[in-house]
Amino acid sequence: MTKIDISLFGKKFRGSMLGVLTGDCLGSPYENEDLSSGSKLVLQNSFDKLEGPIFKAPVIQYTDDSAMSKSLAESLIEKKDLDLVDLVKRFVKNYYQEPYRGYGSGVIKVFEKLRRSKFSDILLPAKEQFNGQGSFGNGAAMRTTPIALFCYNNYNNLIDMTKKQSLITHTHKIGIDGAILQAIAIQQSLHIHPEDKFDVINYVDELVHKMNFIEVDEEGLDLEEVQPYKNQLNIVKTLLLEEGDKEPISEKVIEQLGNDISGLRSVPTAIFCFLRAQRPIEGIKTENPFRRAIQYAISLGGDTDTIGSMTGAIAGAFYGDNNIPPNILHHCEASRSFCQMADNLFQIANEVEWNSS
Ligand code: AR6
Ligand code: MG
Repeated sequence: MTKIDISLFGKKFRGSMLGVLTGDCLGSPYENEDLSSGSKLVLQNSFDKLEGPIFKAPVIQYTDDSAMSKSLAESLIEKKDLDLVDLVKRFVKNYYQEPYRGYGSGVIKVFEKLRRSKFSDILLPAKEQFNGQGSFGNGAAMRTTPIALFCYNNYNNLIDMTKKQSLITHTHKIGIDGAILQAIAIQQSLHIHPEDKFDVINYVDELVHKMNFIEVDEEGLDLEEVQPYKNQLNIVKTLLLEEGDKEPISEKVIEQLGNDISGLRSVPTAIFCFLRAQRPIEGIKTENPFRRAIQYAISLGGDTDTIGSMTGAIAGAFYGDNNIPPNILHHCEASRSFCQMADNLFQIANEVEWNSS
């Protein structure tokens, strides 16, 4: 195993934050489209054009995935810690300033209640969602990258802070555990040297092992599986193994792993896209495995911006920013500020002294 030096970690931080942004921006035009083979060609041509020589066009706007990741990063950078009151106020303020960014309908209700109650109990509105069940959407997972970076050297804090940031909007165990799985995947990617031999099955086994300790006390949740994420990760593994050199069949991936707005049927999908894109994929013509990962994620249709964004965060943490085509970044809104946030997060992550470790 090659040691990862400090400058490579810095590049990995940038890769992950820019992965959030590019996956979101490039995926957003295709949200909920049924991507037939014809539209996959459109996707290929569009990516080729964006990666090619610079042309004049309005920037592609980011959506709630990047907006909420940005709030989380800015709060961590300013407070040098997870400050839930500060974070919740930023989420609400940014939502009211830019309500057009495609927020989930449930989450908007949480923001309205928070504002109306003048933030009297910041955790109550989320608990009241969906008749007290809480949201199982992928919203807590999609925004969790800054926490994964901030805690890149501290696993216990990573779990604890991810859970806390989730509870502001998502209290259903599926919503929280989806965020935890996404954060763990980012952390694992950060700690692998991109030039070492990479065993994708080992990567999944490690995730399964960790989720085994996270998915406890699930009784009474009315879930089909006792450990649903662990179950989905085993499907990821089967899909990676059984295929051998065959092409992944999109319909099968969508049916078994999902492409929707729930955490359970999107976070494992993002992990699969990152891992499967280590090898070429038919119909995705690029030598660049970062681009292959997000293009493949978006080609599955459904919640394209969020699955693209979560795939980008994991893949970017693995490859660093070297593999993110600069001309693609040129077309994405706020790419410079995402790069700067990554650098600031890197600085504070290395300054912080954890009490518990
Ligand atoms: N019971 C029934 N439906 C639910 C439940 C539940 N317990 N939980 C969630 N839903 P939300 P998010 C459905 O609003 O997770 C955006 O496009 C319900 O239809 O908490 O932040 C983002 O980019 C609800 O409106 O939002 C994400 O891709 C929906 O899930 C995506 O939406 C989303 O839950 C999720 O965002
Ligand atoms: Mg979305």
